[in-house]
Amino acid sequence: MLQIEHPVTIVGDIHGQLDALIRYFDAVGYPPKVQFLFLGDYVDRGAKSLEVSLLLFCYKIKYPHIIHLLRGNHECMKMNRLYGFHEEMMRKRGSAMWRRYQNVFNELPLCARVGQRILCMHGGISQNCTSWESFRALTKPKTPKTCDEGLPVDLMWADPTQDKCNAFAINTQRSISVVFGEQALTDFMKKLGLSLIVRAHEVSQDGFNFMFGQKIVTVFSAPYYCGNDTNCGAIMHVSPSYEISFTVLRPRMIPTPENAEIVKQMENNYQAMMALSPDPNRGRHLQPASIPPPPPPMPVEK
Ligand SMILES: [Mn+2]
Repeated sequence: MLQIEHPVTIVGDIHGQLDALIRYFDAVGYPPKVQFLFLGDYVDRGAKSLEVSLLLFCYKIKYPHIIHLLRGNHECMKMNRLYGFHEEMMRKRGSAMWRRYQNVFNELPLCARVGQRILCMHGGISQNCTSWESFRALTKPKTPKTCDEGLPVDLMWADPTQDKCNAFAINTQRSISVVFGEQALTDFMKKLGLSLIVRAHEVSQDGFNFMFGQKIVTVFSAPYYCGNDTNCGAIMHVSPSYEISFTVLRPRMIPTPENAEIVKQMENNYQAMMALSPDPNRGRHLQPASIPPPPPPMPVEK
């Protein structure tokens, strides 16, 4: 677990979309002007996984205290063997380099605490976590088997659910890890003294999505996901005083007779967002999760 101090800008799934990554940098500033926390899923799905990961690794080397890179479920060999990165690397660099990449992915941390009140990860929370001690005891999973076990698998894979599941249940949609309901989340946050969980991992129409009375937010940064979703992408800013705001990217697509319907859907979706905000590409300054100041220290018993 990383400890990061705010202000920080949090980025969700990029999935090989180099153009979207550059558009975010153009909108909010390039490192080292802005501190960034990336929540993983740099590779797969999009066409430029190599370029996205290389750029981020270069920034990490150049500004190690400004760029923070967490591990997503696609930074595991069994995923990026199947969902695009392996095939892209075979074309661009060969299988030896694809294998070397896995060694780097194995070193990425699994979660980050921002200040004292916000916890960030790619997937979600876990039954295997009972205190901060569980996070301190975390070790990096470096084999396909250990990626699928214990706290790491849930941090990379779990999803919140609106279903009648107050606690944890098997994640049948993904066939791995768990889903968690509001009660499980509330208990978890209370135990750790948290005000907000920030995670990525699920596509969201607006690029971000609050659930459970704004206790958890999904940030998804790949607009027009997989070339068939009409979603916007978003990144989230945490100010020095814990104010939350978003910069939203609209999906971009050149209309042709074949994709006219999807372009129309995207436009409608974007217009609906515009109704809420005059300038989504410059950042929507919502304050939905104004976080109370930390509680005063416990009185010491004499
Ligand atoms: Mn994911």
